[in-house]
Amino acid sequence: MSLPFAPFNQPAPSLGNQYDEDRVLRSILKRMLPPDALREMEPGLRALGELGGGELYQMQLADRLNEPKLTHFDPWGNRIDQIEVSPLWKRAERLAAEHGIVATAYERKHGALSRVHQFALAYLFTPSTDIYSCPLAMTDGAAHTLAASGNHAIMDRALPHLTSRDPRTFWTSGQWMTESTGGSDVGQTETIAKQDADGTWRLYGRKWFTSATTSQMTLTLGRPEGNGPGGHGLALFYLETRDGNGALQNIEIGRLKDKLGTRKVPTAELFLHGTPATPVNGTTSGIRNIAPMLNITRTWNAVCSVAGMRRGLALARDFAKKRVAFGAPLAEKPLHIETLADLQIEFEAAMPFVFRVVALLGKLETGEITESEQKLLRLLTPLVKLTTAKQGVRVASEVLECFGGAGYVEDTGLPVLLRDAQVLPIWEGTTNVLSLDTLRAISRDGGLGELLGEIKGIAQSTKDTELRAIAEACAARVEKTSAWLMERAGTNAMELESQARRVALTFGETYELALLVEHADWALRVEGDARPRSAARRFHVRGTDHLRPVFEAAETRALANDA
Ligand code: MFK
Repeated sequence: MSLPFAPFNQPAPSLGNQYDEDRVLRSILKRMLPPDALREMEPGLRALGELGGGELYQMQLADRLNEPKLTHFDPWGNRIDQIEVSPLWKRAERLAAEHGIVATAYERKHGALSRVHQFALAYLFTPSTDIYSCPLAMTDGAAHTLAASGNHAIMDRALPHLTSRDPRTFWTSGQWMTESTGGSDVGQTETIAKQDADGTWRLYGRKWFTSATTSQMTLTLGRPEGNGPGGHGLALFYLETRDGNGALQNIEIGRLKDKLGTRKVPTAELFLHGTPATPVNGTTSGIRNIAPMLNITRTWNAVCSVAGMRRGLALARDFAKKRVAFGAPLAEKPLHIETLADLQIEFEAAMPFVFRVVALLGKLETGEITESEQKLLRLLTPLVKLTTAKQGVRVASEVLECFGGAGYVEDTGLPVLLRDAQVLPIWEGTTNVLSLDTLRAISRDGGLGELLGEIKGIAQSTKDTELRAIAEACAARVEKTSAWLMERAGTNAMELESQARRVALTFGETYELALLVEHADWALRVEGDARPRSAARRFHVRGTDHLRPVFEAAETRALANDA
């Protein structure tokens, strides 16, 4: 049946080159990198920007319904536990190797700044590759951890694969930590490590949530027989998932997880029935030894948070130009403009924070880091992860709303933005666990003095009067929050713990604002661009102070338990 008129069809949002169109990334790279280095990096960044906004984005939309499939048995009854990933994932694996999304950090062509280069590539790569960032993050985490482990046999075996640019030799790594006893309280790990008479260690246990189970190797935790309880009694193990014939090494894949998001990631439950494994660095202190891996995957998490925000904003902005309602494009409607600006500042504030942490990581790896910077990095890593993950979810939720009903309809490719963002505050340590890690970092290593010192330094060197006043307000907020913390440290541990999230978010967002001020002042002078300054002013007004009057513990408990 035909209609007596041609019905209106809304043009879909589209993307251009995701490097060329990203003012914020380009401006940050211009500030952080020597011009020659940036010139050398730009063709690669631009190539990924082109792929991400074009071919890969189209492939992602077309590949929407393809999910990983697990086949337990071959036609003849042999147990095979084969996982087939989506076509886009296969393509992403090849591209990741060829573009050196992991390798760039280890080739160190630009010294400490190679981390800035690598994470700029990762940032451009990730939004159109269906969370292929997950195996890459773990691969990077494993390479970083092994490189610092001093275990030359494992390093010689695994590092050339993890950092390869050749898709035929490139390996990804898993990070098998979570068991049903605890994704957060990893010290309760039940996996047992037994040693054969010939000295081979074998792992027996169940890993409850292993991401990207198609990896060729993994780092994991097990408790050598006879060791005590808790994280200290665990050891960090390296294992290869398949033998020389391609068969799983006494590993059974129970099932794939049915998750809210990251549905392209083959996350599995595994049974280890005597899987051969090698201790990486001794037979105790597993949590301490795997912590470097966590710090890398947490940094990746932050990079993926900003990349996700940027993707959502790019789509929402394009749509706002195309969508006409109540007589004008949304891009000209005052309330929609206000909404987009409020979202843009979350992204714009998060970016300098993420790249600051990335730059410090680069210095750590080349040994150029000072003791103060090392303390700062220890504190900033949980802060950047928890702060940007929350921003990522908020922005993704609002981005969907910018599309009205279309944002809620699956084949627009929009709802997945929110589902995939929702994992960011959960995996790699929830917001609460990372808030407690923040307190742990402060009490064991310090770092607050360095944080405050850096913000004061920014205030002193800022030329623009209004921006300087904002940086001074940031310093005052950090001082006030630190004093609040110190008053309770050692005397009121319960109250301190109850407020850890508010403290951590205050430090995280206030530091974000200070770094945004630093960038805005530079952008004003060097690029003549006032937009970062506007973002800083707006972010300051939005507020970064999360401390609130604390209610009496019994009153809070009555509410929490409704009892
Ligand atoms: C998009 C990219 C995202 C990446 C995707 C990857 C997908 C992979 C999916 C997953 O694997 S998710 C699972 C991730 N799991 C976690 O993040 C664990 C969350 N829980 C915690 O982080 C807990 O805080 C922790 C397990 C560390 C608590 O355990 P314990 O045993 O109570 O810790 P404890 O005793 O405080 O610390 C043990 C040692 O580790 C201490 O050192 P010492 O032995 O010298 O005293 C700590 O200082 C050290 N440590 C702990 N966290 C650290 C750290 N050191 C450096 N950095 C840290 N973050």
